[in-house]
Amino acid sequence: TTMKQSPTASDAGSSATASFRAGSAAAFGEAQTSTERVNTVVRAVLDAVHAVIRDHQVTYPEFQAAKRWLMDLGEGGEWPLFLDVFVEHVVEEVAARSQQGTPGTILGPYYLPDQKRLPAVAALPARPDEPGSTWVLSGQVRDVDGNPVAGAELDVWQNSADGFYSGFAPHLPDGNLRGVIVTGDDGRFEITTILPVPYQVPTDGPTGELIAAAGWHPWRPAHLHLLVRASEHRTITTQLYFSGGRYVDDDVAHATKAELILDPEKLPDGTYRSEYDFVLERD
Ligand code: MBD
Ligand code: FE
Repeated sequence: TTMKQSPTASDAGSSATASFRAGSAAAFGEAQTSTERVNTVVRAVLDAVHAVIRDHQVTYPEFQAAKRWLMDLGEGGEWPLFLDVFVEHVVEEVAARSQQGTPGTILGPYYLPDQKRLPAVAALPARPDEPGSTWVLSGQVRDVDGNPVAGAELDVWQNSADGFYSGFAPHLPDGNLRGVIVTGDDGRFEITTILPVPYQVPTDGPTGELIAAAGWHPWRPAHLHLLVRASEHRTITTQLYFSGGRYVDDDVAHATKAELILDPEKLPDGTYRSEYDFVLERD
């Protein structure tokens, strides 16, 4: 008999580490860092860790457990997952202080570049029997002065109805529910896909082990990821969420924002529709 392939934490973790090293995140820039900056920031990180040890009287067994866990995190390939779930939202918060237009939020570990380019009105690549509720997202990309942006790219990715991302789970075809939609002359787009579902951080890896040990929950609310970019404009990295959905007010990654929550309309035929416009600032 054959067993259904069940994706594991190491499928996702190792793939996220490999994809980060291959440069899907380097595209977002890496710091040219001075000695002074390293001294300031790393000194502050170490000071904060030392303060926690003193304030909470951390013991030798706890220190060794932490060391073992950090080694597991690296060996399991889960540094991208862990950092994007627990740290990235604050980096984004700082970046957002100098950003106009549509609010951004975290990138997360599962972006893959070079997906299929699609026209302004298109369906995301999906399996013939792709499970889930049909969802059509339409809208317009504009600049901060209200002018439509033609030829803008919406680089989108989401999970499938079983909760996994293509490229990070062996049972999904490459490129499934990923694509780059290019706006028409009027800046408009219409993307047909399925409703994303809540995402569970893998429970069988070190990040999941930590979450369980701390008594937290491992869930993100359902979300569609987008990079919205156009020449001479600043790229927005963001996500869209769904009002009333589970975990919208309790995201393990603290990455929701009120302006990014949709309330899709359910049509008589059982499909869902949303309108959302994106506003880009100039470079
Ligand atoms: C995700 O799908 C995600 O969006 C983030 C930020 C972290 C882990 C998994
Ligand atoms: Fe995600």
